[in-house]
Amino acid sequence: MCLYVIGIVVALLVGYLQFIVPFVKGEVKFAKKWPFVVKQQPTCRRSCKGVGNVNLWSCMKVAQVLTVVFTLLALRCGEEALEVSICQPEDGTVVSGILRIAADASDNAAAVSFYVDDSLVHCDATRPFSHVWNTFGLPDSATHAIHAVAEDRKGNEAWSDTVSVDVFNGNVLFADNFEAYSPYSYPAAGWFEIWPGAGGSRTCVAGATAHSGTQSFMLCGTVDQVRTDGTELDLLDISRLTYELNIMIPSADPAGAIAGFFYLLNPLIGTIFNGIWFRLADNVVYARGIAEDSTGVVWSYDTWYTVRVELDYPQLRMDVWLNDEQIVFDLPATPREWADTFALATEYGTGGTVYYDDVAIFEGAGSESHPIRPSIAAP
Ligand SMILES: [Ca+2]
Repeated sequence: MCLYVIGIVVALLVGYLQFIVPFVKGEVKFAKKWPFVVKQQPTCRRSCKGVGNVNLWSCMKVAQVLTVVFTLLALRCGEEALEVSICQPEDGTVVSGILRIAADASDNAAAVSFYVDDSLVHCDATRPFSHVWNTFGLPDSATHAIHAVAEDRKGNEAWSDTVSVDVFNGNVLFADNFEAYSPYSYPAAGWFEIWPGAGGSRTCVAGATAHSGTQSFMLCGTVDQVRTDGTELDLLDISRLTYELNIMIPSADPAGAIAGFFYLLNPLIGTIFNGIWFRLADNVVYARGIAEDSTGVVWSYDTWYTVRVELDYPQLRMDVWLNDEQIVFDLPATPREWADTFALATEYGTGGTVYYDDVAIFEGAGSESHPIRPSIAAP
C-alpha cells in the first residue's frame, strides 16, 4: 500500500485531533491576538488519548510536528514515479534501414537518453522522446540491445527494460524515405551537407510534400551556391549497383536537379558522375556518365518522377529508367573508385528548390521486365 494513502490518513487524523476536537470540546477558542488560539483547560485527556496527561499546548505541538511530518511524507510519496519504456521498435523484431526508436516516459521525465548495446547514442530533452537510428553499415542478423534512461530535474534516473532487435538490410546499401525524421529537421542520421546552398535551415525534411508518406527531403540552392547533400557508401565489393529516387521540382521555385555520385575536384568545385540531371534551361532530362547525354525527355514542374539507374562497374556502363521506361542504354560510366559518395543536389547557377524522396541504393542489377527492387521496404 502506498505510503501516500497512509500519510494522508494520518495527517487528517492528527489535524482532527489538533484543531477540530479541542474546539468542539471547548478546550480552546479563537483569540484576537497572537497566537490567535487560547487554551481553556490545562489538559487534553479526551482529545489526546494515549499521549497522556499532558498540557494541551504541548499536545498541540506534538500534533503540529506530526502533521508536518506526515504531510511531507504524503507529498513525497505522492510524487509521480519516474518511469520510461521503449515503445518502438518492438522486442524481438527484425529492423532495417533508418528507423525511429521511441520511448514513453512519465510526465516528470525531463530527458531520455538512448543506448544501443550499452553505448549512449542520443539524449533527447524534447517530447516525444526519440532517436533516429541508421542501421546501414551494421552486419545482418546481428542482435542489438536497446534501452533508455529517463532523468528528472532533480537528477533521479529510471531505466527501461531492454528491447532486443535483429538488423537485416540484405542487398540494400542505403534507403531513406525521410519519414523517420522530425519535420523541418535535417535528416542527419543518413545524410551530411557537402555544399551549403541557401544555408540555414531551408534545406530540411519537408513536412507536407512527399512522394511516399508525408515527408521528403527539400534542397534549396541559390544562383551562386549549389546545394548538395551526400551519404557515404562502401563500394569496394560492388560490381553491379542500382539506385532509385524520386524527384519533384516545384513551379513556385524553379530549379534544376542533379543526383548521382559526387566527386570533389578541389575544395571549391565538385561534380556528379553516373547520375541524372533535370536541366532547368531546357526542361530536358540528361544522363551523366563520364559525359552528359540528353535523353530528349522533357520534364514538368510539380510532378514526381521515379528514376532508376543501373551501373555495371566491370563494363563501365549505365542504364537509366524514368517512370519504369528505359531512356538510356549502355552510357559510358565512371569506375566506382572515382566516387563512393551518393549525392542529391540542386543545379549550379539556378537556385530554386528540389524535392527528393524514396532514395534506395542496392547491390545488384535488374532488367527492363523484372527490375530488382530492394528486398526490404524503405524504413
Ligand atoms: Ca517520404
